[in-house]
Amino acid sequence: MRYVTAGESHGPEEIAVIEGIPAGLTISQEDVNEQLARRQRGYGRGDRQKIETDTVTFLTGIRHQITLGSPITLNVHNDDHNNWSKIMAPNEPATSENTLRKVMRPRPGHADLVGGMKYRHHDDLRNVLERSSARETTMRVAVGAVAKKLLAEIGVDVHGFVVNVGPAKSNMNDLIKYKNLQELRKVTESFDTRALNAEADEAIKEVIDKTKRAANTVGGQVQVIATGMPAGLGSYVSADTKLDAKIASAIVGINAFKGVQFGGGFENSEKYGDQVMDEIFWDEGRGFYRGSDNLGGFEGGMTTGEAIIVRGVVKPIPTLYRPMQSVDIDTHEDHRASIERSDTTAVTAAAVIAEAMVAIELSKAVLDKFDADNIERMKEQVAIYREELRKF
Ligand code: EPS
Repeated sequence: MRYVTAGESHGPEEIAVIEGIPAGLTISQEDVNEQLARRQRGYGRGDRQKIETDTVTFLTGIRHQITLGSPITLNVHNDDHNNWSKIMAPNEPATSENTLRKVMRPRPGHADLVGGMKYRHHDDLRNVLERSSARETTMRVAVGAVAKKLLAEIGVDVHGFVVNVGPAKSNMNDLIKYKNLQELRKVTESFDTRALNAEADEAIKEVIDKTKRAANTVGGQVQVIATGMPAGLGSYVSADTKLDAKIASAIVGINAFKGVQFGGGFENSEKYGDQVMDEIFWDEGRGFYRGSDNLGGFEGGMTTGEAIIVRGVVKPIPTLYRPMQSVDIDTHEDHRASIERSDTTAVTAAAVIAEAMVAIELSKAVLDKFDADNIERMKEQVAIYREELRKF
């Protein structure tokens, strides 16, 4: 399975093409729209989300809500394009009227300056920011929705939520209260902040309100948990076969993500070996299992069969309403950076995006190991493999 996205933030359309989804997977527009709506919802987002109602259209690869095995094209229209139709016109030459709103003063922390230097966009850094904008994550969530449907067929569930926004943190001890991800999902999705508990929800809202009043931005951390993956996906044999490494790359590949950890992660570096390793047990029904999950579901780059626990670090959004020192790329004079419309924080959306990215990487691993032509045959093979593991 592989995919590519295309689209500029204020251009006409966002597109994704996915190749390698087996034939026979049932999927509806509602399945995708539900995930797109989750990404749009969240405390701290700016006015752009009031303009957009992200809805998907299936253009290829699906007939009567069932995948055909051929490339799937997903399309989401940018409603805000109506306000940018001249400036972002793909089919008209540049004129003095349709090149207004140029960006000449790069924002520190955004792709503006380096992207402009690299692609020689010396006359307008909008040519960079339109694609580097996190608007593109809409399509990753759409692809993730397809991946989540595929994973659900083999009993794999994936869910993302917010650990902290700035200094306001979820009480992570509460995680043990929930038997499965369905229960956890109900709780975290009931909060506008996707926090784990009501106290954290309140505290995070306060941090966001205060940050907004100060015309500043704030980052945080999100956590994704995936349950039901069989042991032995990914491999220890070569660096590029390790599944945890692929997930790490997918997480850091999300706009504004600057770090990733599995299980106890960075805290494990402050502990001793016998506090960190997950002890091995066996019983007739389950086969092998672990007494803890400090390694976040991975050993030797392979799934252990325990829950996969991934955390991502999101930096504050670089677009500031009280902008920082920058330099005009035309005159080379000192100037404050450009002000563009933006969010106070996108950590609440980032949890949904990280969830989608984990689902995509897990789907790729499943389809690498099992049949990718037809969903029923894939399920049969997964069942045979699970039985083999149980008897090991
Ligand atoms: C973004 C800037 C803002 C965000 C955008 C990401 O766009 P705009 O300038 O149009 O308000 O709203 O996020 C989205 C559009 C979205 O759907 O998530 C940026 O610079 O990364």
